[in-house]
Amino acid sequence: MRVILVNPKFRLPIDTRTTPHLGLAYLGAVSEQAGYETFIFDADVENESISQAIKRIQPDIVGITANTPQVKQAWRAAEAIKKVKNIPIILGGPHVSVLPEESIDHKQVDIVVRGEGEQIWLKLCQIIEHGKSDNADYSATDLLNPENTELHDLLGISYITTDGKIHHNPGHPIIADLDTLPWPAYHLFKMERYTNLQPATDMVDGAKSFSMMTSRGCPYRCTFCSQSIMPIKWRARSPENVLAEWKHLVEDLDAQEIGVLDDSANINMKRLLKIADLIIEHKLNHVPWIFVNGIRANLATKELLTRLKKAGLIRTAFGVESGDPDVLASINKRIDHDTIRKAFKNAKAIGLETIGFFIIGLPGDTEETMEKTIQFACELDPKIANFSMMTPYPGTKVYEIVKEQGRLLMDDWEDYVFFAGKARYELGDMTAEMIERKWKESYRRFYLRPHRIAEILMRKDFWLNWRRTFKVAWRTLFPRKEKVELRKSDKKKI
Ligand code: B12
Ligand code: SF4
Repeated sequence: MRVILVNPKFRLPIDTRTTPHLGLAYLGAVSEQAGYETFIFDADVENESISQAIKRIQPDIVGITANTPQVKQAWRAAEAIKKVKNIPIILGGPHVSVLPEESIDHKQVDIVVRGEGEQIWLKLCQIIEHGKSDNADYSATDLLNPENTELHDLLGISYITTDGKIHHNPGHPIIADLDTLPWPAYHLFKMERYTNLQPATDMVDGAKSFSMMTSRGCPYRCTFCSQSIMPIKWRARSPENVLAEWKHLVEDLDAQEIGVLDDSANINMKRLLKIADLIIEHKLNHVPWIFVNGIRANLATKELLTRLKKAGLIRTAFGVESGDPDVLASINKRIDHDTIRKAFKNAKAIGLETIGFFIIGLPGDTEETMEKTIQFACELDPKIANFSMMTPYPGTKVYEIVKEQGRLLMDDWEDYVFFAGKARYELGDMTAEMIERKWKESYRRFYLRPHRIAEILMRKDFWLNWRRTFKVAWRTLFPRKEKVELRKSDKKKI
């Protein structure tokens, strides 16, 4: 049986790097392990359209991933596929997990998978394989037959049967033991066409860069964060299992840098210390690696950071979010400014590069609190400061607050991006004009300080990649206005 997994094209208003989709890499790996002939179509890097790929590959099942800004492209891709053949089309990913009813309402979408996908996807493949063994022409219509009891019993899916009945089956249990998962199937991707996620080395776009997840989920519930896809329970791979993949990346795939994508890698500090020890013991610490998404500042002790640095860690991010104590308390981050100060101090003292994530325009923000966020960013002075404009994603607490008390300024999922230069909502006295002004000010005031300019000019990677750096800086401050045109051209390319 042939399966194809699709990452639909979506262009952000600023250039970001392209990287293989880890979720699809896992789904690809389990599909291969089950013996299916597996293909990945990543519209970000393909030369052909999805229709051409479907005609060429003739898959028996299609899986499409969708985060919020991507979901319309996912629907468009599904529509294009259905014009070629009535193959079962399954959507999964963060957006559709929160709003499954919206996607199954699109007749080109057959089933939505909610949450962690590997086990549910495999069961769906088996159902279709079974159907095909009885009927070679088995189609989406057969799959959605109300008498199909196999679907009825499958947890974690939403769908509409051909009699028009809507089904939201109960949730699927989480994968209890992450060590049972195979490693992401990078060989299914056109690896040479990607840049990298968050460069750790000076080679930047030339480097062989890989992502990795050593744990899934996050026990915290920050009000702005969509963890709808992953369950509240934090689950971690064993240090030995992480080491085995690390070894594979370094020794078999020749990784020159590794980006660890965990939401909260340091929930269990002992585990992380053990991972660091194993990396050192197996002499893999010459390959630089970074925590792309931030570790918890309250659990970043000097001992831990020192050992991680010895294991090759060169940069870590911390989610700081706000410089105002009341706003920080209100977002349920469960952290205070002194703890954050200490984490940055510890990281810098041992020579780690730091990234700080800040949010402009959180509920409760005023001109004064946003000012405090900018000042706190300048005080912490990370190597990279990332200021996002608060974007309320469905499923988050902030989304509910805005829906109930605020004025949402967008009605198109494609606008749910952080860096478009446009405020996404207003709340009380917090106006769009204020958010946009303070957001621009944040970048200007952080990066245009004399010591930062001098530091940037002295960096090797800046000169190696100056064209790209200028482009990103320019696009951050002056996002593309011709987004409509972009969407039109994207439509053609589906
Ligand atoms: C790395 C990352 C990125 C990277 C790379 C993305 C990529 N190519 O994978 C970059 C930096 C480019 C990025 C950008 C953005 N990101 Co991002 N990103 C992440 C991050 C940290 C990890 C993604 C990951 O690898 N997860 C691990 C894998 C295993 O999980 P997964 O991909 O979700 O897939 C699993 C399930 O969702 C499901 N599944 C997914 N697809 C499918 C398809 C089928 C058919 C099935 C059956 C199942 C299924 O099964 C998979 C395996 O279990 C997540 C946070 C997180 N913890 O997931 C945020 C996250 C996905 N990003 C998010 C956001 C908001 C964005 C941006 C919109 C931000 C922006 N700049 O404005 C952009 C959008 C980019 C785009 N072009 O679409 C949100 C999405 C929220 C939402 N409602 O959509 C998340 C959840 C962060 C958060 N907590 O808020 N991101
Ligand atoms: S922002 Fe970080 S700590 Fe907060 S819920 Fe999201 S992943 Fe967890």
